[in-house]
Amino acid sequence: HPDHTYLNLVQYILDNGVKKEDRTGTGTISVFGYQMRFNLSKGFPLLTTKRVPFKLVASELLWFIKGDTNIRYLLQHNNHIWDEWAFEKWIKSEDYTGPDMTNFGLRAAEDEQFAKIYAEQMKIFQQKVLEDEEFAVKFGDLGPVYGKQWRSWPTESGDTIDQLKKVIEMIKKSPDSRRLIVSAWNPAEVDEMALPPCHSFFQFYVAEGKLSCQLYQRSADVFLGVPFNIASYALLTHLIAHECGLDVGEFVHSFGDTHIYLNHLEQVNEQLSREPRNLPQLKINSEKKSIFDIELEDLKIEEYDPHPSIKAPVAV
Ligand code: DHF
Ligand code: TMP
Repeated sequence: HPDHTYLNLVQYILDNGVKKEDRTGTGTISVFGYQMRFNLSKGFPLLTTKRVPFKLVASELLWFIKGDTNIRYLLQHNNHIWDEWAFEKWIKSEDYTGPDMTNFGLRAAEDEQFAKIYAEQMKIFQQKVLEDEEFAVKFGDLGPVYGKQWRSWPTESGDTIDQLKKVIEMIKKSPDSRRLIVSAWNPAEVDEMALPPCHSFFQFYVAEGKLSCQLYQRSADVFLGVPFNIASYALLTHLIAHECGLDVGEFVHSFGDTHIYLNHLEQVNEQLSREPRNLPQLKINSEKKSIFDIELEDLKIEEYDPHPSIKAPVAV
């Protein structure tokens, strides 16, 4: 069961992890290197020991697939998972003249008064991105993140490479290829990104009519990020299999720095105490074949009956 696979990772970090400081100043327990495997034919790996909002997973993935890097699309779909990283660019810009927002993530957690001021500024920012196109172009963009690298990786000659389109064509034409790779890690551009890609590199594999996918994730927030990442790559694998007329095989999830933030310990212990439930099923509108035509309404999760969601602060 995917929940067991995931909770085994959580327990493994609690048992073997070392204390490690991190960029955000939050502190973590961390291990280096880990691998999980999910058999996608057994059901869709949306965790049941807490509610994982599938709509947010799906709208983020469709945003990558569109090649978009601006949070405006996400906000239009009530998806706020990338707000903090665009907001950070905004408050560091010359144009921002509001109250001091330095270290807003850590300070909002410690200081109620500040949390209110931050919430107000964040609201203003979201409103502006939604309503003011010029502002959105300037400050809603996260830089050349996933969507840009997947769909238009820039080359020296000034052309771009559509890695996603190419890999799908290759899966159709030469499924035995060992070069079915998409990389979001572009060393020439990482410094321009609001956050260098965490899910950095993935490879497909076709055998016995089944499509498998392996992801290398360089850095993993096990409580908040990983449940999304599992569901996102499972969904991507389903979508590509759907387009290529293949069944789904496995999703193999390989990790670099795999950590639990110190302010997520209560939450992971709550989750460890819960019993996994039956897995949901993914339904894709069968009238749409191409991954590039799929919209949010074409994706449905059925029979999802999870335990309640567990809130946690995200480290910025
Ligand atoms: N930074 C860190 N420190 N951890 C992350 O997981 C992370 N993920 C990013 C960007 N930066 C990050 C993009 N993905 C949430 C989930 C995924 C995600 C960002 C945030 C999150 O907060 N999930 C909440 C619910 C969110 C909501 O309902 O709006 C959760 O409980 O799953
Ligand atoms: P880092 O760039 O210092 O590694 O910080 C990125 C943090 O975000 C780290 O805790 C990993 C987490 N993360 C995920 O776990 N999954 C994701 O999809 C993203 C974007 C980030």
